[in-house]
Amino acid sequence: MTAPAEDRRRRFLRQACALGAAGSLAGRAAAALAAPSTITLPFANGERELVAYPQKRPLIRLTARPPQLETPFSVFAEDVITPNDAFFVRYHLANIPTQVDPAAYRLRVTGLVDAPLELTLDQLKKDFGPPVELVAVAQCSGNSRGFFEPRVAGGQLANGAMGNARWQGVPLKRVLEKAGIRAQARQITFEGLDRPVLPATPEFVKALDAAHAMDGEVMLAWSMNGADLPMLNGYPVRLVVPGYYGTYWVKHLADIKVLDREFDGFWMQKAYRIPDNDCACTPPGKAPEKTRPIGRFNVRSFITSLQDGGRLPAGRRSTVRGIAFDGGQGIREVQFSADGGKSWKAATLGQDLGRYSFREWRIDLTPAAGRHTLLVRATSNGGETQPMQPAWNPAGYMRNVVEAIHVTAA
Ligand SMILES: Nc1nc2c(c(=O)[nH]1)N[C@H]1C(S)=C(S)[C@@H](COP(=O)(O)O)O[C@H]1N2
Ligand SMILES: [Mo]
Repeated sequence: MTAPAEDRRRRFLRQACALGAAGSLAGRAAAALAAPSTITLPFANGERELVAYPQKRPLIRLTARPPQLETPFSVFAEDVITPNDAFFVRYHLANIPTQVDPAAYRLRVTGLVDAPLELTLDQLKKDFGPPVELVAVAQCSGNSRGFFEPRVAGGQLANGAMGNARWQGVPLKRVLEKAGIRAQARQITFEGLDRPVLPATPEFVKALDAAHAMDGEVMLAWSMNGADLPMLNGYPVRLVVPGYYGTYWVKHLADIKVLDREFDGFWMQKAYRIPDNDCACTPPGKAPEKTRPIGRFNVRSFITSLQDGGRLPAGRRSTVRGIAFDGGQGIREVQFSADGGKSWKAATLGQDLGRYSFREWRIDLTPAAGRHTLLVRATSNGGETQPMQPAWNPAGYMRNVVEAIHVTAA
């Protein structure tokens, strides 16, 4: 790494600290002196600082080096689309790009192709036909890991390591076809501009099967919600793998390689693997006998208009709202219970933004005075539904149990 790059990174990270919770130029001086604002996630050791990084409002900071930022859950009540400045951030390696010159950026396609490509950002945007758009959820495999019982190692996240955005770019298929992908192609690897600090740490490289990479949906995206990707979300180009966990959505994408074999890198063979069974689970405390790479999201739903411990007017009608999503079948139904699961009613689904998007739902409720346990349970068009009991696995991936919140009507 060059010295100027390291200077820039320091400045970037210093700026993040100086911005503090205020996130405005006027608030900068005060924020640097004032105690940082904090939030307490609902599990043991859940105290976190809220910190504003460049292009971001104050988000829940899990780690500083590299930055890992969780979206405060209240954001999901604002809009079905997650704003760019509130979108979560996840990195593995501390040496992250803090500035990318769009004129100098190149996207390389090499390996088992007839004609290797080295594309400028302009070429990517102009030479591959009309851009496509897709609304899709990105979710970290470890979203909600902090709720695992027994607790597991890894980033202790609540439910905010997910977001829903409108992505724009070109299908990866068009670029691979232009390069002349060969028939023997088995897997494609993807690597971004971030690098490990220590040479012993494996570079972050992910792989997709060739057929998946060529499905016409996997996208090279340069725009998110109508704007350039924020730096921390992968500027200038990232992979979008609809329905699949975020680990495949490689940011600052720079290298695409076509292989005639299964990729043997650390981040595919050792990390991001789940128990190779139907529930992707093991008995608590047990390691799986066999594993496979993590794949599509399971089905989930959340109440967003109320928090645990919230209040409702007794004897008056209120509307409860939330979101549901799955790995790409789309949401068929959302069932809601206001009595801890004794009885259920179908919620009304909101606008359909596509089968990879959050789907809004709402239901009217006239609660009697007292405490109520609210549950929500989604079913996909494929018939998959959320379990009433949480499944456990040692990495803390894929939590999708029916969530309960307790509210008081008075
Ligand atoms: N270059 C790069 N891309 C990456 C990662 C990374 O560490 N480096 N992490 C992945 C993981 S595990 C997740 S969950 C998503 C998070 O995307 P976001 O930071 O835009 O929310 O990025 C993925 N892409
Ligand atoms: Mo992730």
